[in-house]
Amino acid sequence: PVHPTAARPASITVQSENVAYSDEHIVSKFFHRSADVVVSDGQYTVKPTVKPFEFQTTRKVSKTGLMMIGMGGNNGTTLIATVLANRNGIAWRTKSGVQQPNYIGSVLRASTVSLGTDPSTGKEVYVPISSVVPMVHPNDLVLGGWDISGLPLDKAMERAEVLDYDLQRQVAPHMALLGKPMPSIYYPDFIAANQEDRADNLIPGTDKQAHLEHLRADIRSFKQKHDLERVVVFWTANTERYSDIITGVNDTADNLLASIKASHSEVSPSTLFAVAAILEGEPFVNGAPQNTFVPGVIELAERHQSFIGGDDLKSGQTKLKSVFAEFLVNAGIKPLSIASYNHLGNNDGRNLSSDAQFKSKEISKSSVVDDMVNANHLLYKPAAEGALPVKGQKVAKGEHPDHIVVIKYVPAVGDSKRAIDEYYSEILMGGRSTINIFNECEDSLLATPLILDLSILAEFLTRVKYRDASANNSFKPLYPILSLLSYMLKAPLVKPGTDVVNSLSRQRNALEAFLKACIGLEGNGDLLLETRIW
Ligand code: NAI
Ligand code: DG6
Repeated sequence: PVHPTAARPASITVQSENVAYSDEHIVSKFFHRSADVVVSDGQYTVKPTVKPFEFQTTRKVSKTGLMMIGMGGNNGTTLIATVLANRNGIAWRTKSGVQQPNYIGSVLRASTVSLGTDPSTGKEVYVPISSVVPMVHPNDLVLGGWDISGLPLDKAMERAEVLDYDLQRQVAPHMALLGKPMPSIYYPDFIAANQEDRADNLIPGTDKQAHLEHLRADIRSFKQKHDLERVVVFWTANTERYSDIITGVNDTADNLLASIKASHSEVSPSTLFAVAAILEGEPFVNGAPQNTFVPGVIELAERHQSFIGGDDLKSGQTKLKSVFAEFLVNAGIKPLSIASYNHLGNNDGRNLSSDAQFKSKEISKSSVVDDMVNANHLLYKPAAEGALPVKGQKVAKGEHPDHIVVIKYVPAVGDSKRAIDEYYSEILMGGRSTINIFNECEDSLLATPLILDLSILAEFLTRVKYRDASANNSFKPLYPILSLLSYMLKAPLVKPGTDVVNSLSRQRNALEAFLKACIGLEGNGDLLLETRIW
């Protein structure tokens, strides 16, 4: 039997004057309700606003390829094995019985949203998120990509030591058919020195312009070979160190392109991949924490209207933190410190045992409580007017909890990461509360469904266009930075000048509201007014 998370979705039709279906499109009307707030002399004046929009969604999903950079790593091989096991219906024996393949952990495939209420029973009706609008099924993704390690994928899966032996044994022949990853670019300065012995599958030379052209040709030929309409290019390779942002080098699109031509040392492999994807007009997602998206990349994505999303998969400890810190602050409790430790023994942990790469991860793991703290001026004093950010921060911070992040490499535990978090908070009348959380699980089994969700959403968002209905403009694509992907990302990249939302529930609500808007439904039904009135 097919696991429910791998089933093909039922179709949903909305009967409303707010939505029209043609063979090609779903066109929906959406009223964006907000409010303008003016604060003056301690008085708040609020004016509700309504702005009409229309969304146009192409109904036919694109035949989509997922090209992973780092496909021979733990995430890459776990993802490939998962898709192949689901696609081929491979069940396997564990010490507790027979296990079916599934997509548990995918918010699109394994979580549900309420569409409304069944009038005959008064009960809410839930559907998988993936069936709200037409989306690619993960089984249908065409998989490929690059790795600096040339180990064939069946052997690379073995090296990762993530999946059960009986699954590996059965899926290995299918993995072997994919051969080995395409050669990649390796600039040793960007990842830990301890990765050098893996780097045996390289595009020759040091000319970055030639490398860029090579990567673009790889994307084009993969697309052609598999007759694809869309390719999502996904960085799930080692965490790199931060690139220095240098005026004249990577601060604008033109400077960045010129720096690539000049093979400037500060252009990282991940930035080069992002540029290749942008120039090919294909979405690029960064699953690691480094600043791949230097200002020049963002400008280039805007110029080419090519989609980008990042940074860093939010799989376990940080996901929980984005829920737990919000719970505390929204409960009116004041976290004074959050101390987070974790240790792991996979190759990611090995790479992160080097200072510069750890620093990238520390930054992405640390920003996750900022907006919740900033939203509560009753508990935390805001930054003084005109205060400047301290070094390493994007904006001036007011009072905030002490927040530390420690990662240690312990080879023995392999992919099974162990994380400990202590939340130390102020409660009523000077009291204190300490809450400790310990969690343990295979890191790559949490990360894999996120990569699938991000890729599937990125493809979907390329099929949505919008227009301001009041101006009757023509439809245009969404803004290139896909902040709707935030739910799966530790340090969400957002449109410059707009606020990052880290709260997991707000991120999910935004996604749900957007998907529903595409079929003419109002987002948040939590008011459930009918249950509150006579
Ligand atoms: P891994 O170390 O097992 O795999 C990374 C792969 O990237 C390796 O096979 C390596 O050879 C390859 N690689 C390095 N530089 C490359 C380049 N320039 N081009 C092509 N391939 C290159 O790591 P894992 O566990 O798969 O994680 C991948 C990334 O995802 C890491 O950056 C990690 O920090 C990030 N991440 C992982 C999460 C998880 O839960 N597993 C969650 C959040 C982020
Ligand atoms: C150690 O923290 C390794 C990292 O790559 C993490 O496992 C990964 O970023 C997931 O982090 P988190 O905080 O979401 O569990």
